[in-house]
Amino acid sequence: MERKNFNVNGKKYELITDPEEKLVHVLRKQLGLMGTKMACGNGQCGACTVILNGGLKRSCVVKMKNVPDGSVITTVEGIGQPDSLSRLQRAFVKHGCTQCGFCIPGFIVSGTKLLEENESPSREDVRHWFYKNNNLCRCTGYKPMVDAVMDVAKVMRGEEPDSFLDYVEPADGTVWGTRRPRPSAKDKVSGACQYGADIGARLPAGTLQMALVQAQISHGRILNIDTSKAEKMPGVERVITYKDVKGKNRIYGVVVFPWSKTDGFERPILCDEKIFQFGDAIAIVCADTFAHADAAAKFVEVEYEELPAAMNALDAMEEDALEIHPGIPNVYFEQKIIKGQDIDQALEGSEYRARGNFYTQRQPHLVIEPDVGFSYMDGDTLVIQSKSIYIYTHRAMIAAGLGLDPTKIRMVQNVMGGTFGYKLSPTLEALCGVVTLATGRPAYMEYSGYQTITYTGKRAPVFMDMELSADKDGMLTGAKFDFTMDHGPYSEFGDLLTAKILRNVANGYHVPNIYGSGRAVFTNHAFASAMRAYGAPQSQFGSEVLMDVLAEKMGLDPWEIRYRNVFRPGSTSPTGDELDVHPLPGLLELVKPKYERLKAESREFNRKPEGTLRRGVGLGVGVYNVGTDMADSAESRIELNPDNSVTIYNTWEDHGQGGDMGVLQTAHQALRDLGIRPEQIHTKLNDTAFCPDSGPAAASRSQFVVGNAIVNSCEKLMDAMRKDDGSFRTYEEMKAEGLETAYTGNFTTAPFCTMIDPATMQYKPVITYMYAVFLAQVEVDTSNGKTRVVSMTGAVDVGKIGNRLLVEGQIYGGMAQGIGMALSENFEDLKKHTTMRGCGFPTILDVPDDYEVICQETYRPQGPFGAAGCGELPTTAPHPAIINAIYDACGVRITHLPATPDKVLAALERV
Ligand code: MCN
Ligand code: FES
Ligand code: FES
Repeated sequence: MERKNFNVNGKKYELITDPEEKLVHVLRKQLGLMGTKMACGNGQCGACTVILNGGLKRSCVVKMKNVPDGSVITTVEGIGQPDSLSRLQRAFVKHGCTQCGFCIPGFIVSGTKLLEENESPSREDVRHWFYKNNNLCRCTGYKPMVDAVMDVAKVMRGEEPDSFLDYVEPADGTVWGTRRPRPSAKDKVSGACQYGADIGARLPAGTLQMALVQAQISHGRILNIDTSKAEKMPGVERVITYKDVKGKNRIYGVVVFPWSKTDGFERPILCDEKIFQFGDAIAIVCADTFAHADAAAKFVEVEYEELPAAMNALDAMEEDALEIHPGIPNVYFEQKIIKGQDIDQALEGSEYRARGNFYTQRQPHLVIEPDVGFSYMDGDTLVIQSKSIYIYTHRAMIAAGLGLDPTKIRMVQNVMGGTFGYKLSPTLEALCGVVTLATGRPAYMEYSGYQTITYTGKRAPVFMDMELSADKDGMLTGAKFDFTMDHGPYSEFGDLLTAKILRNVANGYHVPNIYGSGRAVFTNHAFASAMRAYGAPQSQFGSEVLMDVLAEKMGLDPWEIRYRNVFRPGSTSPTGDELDVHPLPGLLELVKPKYERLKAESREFNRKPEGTLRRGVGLGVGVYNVGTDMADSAESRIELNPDNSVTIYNTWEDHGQGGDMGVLQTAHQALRDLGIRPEQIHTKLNDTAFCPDSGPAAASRSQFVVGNAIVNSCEKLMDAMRKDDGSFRTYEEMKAEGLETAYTGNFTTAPFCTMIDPATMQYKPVITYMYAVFLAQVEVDTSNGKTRVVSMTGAVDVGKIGNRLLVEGQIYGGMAQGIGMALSENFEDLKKHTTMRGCGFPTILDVPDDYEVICQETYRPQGPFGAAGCGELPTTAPHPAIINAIYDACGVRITHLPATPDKVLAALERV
């Protein structure tokens, strides 16, 4: 140990520290400065950035022995507090930089230093600064951060008044449709927001710290687990194995369609007989500190017989492939979609046909916040707090495995740093639960950056053959396709995903004849989970690329073929349902001027004979459902408080998309007649102990489905409060008259939808859809195959907009994930794809500064105040727009993602 003196945020501290300890841990654990975030742990993401003796440092890689005595340190808390924010923090709030907010302290510290050094940065200076200092963000697409820094610089130079940095409320008090920052924004920019690890660090003495013993192979039979050595290690209190699990020891994987060949109980909480994938949990070491638990975990000896591993779906379908779950075929779910007449006749009778073979990769979610959770007993109830985005259903998914009645489990969602869908599957919830049930003690678990990448769900890779056909007028006549989806070893929602992929091919276009078949296959690679636009990026990749191939065959412009075929009144979707609105022609018209301009610019650019750079432009049409299939329901409760404020209770889980703001804007609009101010609307969210079940924050459903339930509850309350003269009773008057002051509202899509026809998949799955047209301009370096996105635009229709900051932020962030999917992201190689950078995380320089969102607002008749959904739209089809732009630039069509430089170069060599 060393004794040193530091000045942290202007305060003097004498600290005794372990020279090998990282600065981030000393700040967080010894000084309680939780604003500095621990994320990747290897210096790649910048979430832990602090100013140390005048320079920016990533505190997760700085050991205390390298922090000199007398050091001066500034963390985000030293820059500004929620009630005294710095200029940059205010600008971050105003520009909506705080989605999940987990990266934000790092950006604030980094941006503050930049502005200290340079009062007049250019946008490129700002972009290069954040790049140089490794500030990564997965939610925002970076543009709002650059806008915020530029605004502060203007104020610093006296070009704008100080008030320029704050949101100005409209005089009439409107919230709906404005750019009002979300309620959690001030806490997020100042480091005051408490995430799972921040609460976890303050759990009571005696809390068990958990470390996992994980499989180092991908497939095997367990012969023996010997915990004796580990049990004797310092600080170890218990080593838990499957023998300690009191229930079925399986997580229920929710079988949506009963014709699936699995019952959904494949995934062990702790492996008992077999290992199904790399990283599977075999044992949990519980100790007084994480260091002790982690050290002891290495002494748990697992004896196994290694089995041949099927690392992709094609291998798992080979005749001699082992059944991964003995007794269940590896191809565990098969489904067809059939619309219209005989597909072969339709194709053969068509003037033009285009075929292709496509592959979309195992895309990693790449959240900045590591997976984290904890559990404890409250009386006879097991409480689990985690990053769950489906709290009621997760309770049901783990209850039988733990041997508990679901009502004896209380699930709470912690504030979280992004999930992008991976948390539709439980991760460590059941592991925490097992430890608390076995010991009666609170238990805490935090995955490392490595574990978060290697042991959480991924977007399911898909191999797809596809053919599209069109008549002589360029009108689509048919779509035929067949795909195989690699779902890893666990079935969770894999049947639903198969259906989503089937119904999203050529979605957005009226295709009279469709025949598609698909299958979900167990493999030994990472289990698949939900990921933003679940299913659509796989389908719309192939069909959007083939639209361009068809256009070329016909001599039509790619814009024109899309314009002719997109949904119009009378069109039907791939599942044969009619659409409530038809926004796509309008969206195409909105992007047309920029499309033409970028095309002309690219042609001009390419005219230069010298150099190896070539530019091109591409389009992608994206469509996605709003809501889960067939019967999507939600409840929400409202209570009138004695001070005449209200409290809303529901489970609109907040990944970072803005559940808090969604609730506020919807309730405020619904309660407008009451004249209530936003500060009078309180929320108690995402706790099964007192919130009704509003379903998951998935399927871009919350604004639409939960929003409608909120409106319904508000209407019920207002009906009860309304007097004959149209004015409203106060709380006191309600009580005096014996009137109820709390109401539960509900909404279900069931009356508007129809059940699936298992033979043809012709049905009405949802009420409404959201629509986008993506426009990309790229620059390909033909000497090395490197692609740079120069311009990216998303023209979107999400119905009436509840909050512009939220919607623009969603689209910016999602399009950046599309850039990653197109060019760099992958989780395939278990050795290489294990860090954020190794997985191809897009940096600020990978996202162009010409980055635009154009909104068209088509009123949705069934939506709350005309809104549809938004969250998943931006990842539907930005990647085919980029791939189409690569073709336009240099004549190579990449059909297997991601389009890494080696693939582009190899394709160029073949041209
Ligand atoms: N919204 C709006 N006006 C509309 C439509 C939506 O203001 N017309 C707002 C909503 O109030 C909400 C946001 O936009 O704050 C997204 O709304 P919605 O589409 O209803 O989606 P959910 O709230 O159900 O959020 C889930 C969705 C999904 S499925 C994934 S995955 C996802 C996403 O949103 N993961 C995210 N966005 C994410 N954003 C961040 N930062 N992090 C994630 O993990
Ligand atoms: Fe330190 Fe990522 S750079 S946590
Ligand atoms: Fe940057 Fe979520 S706001 S990672």
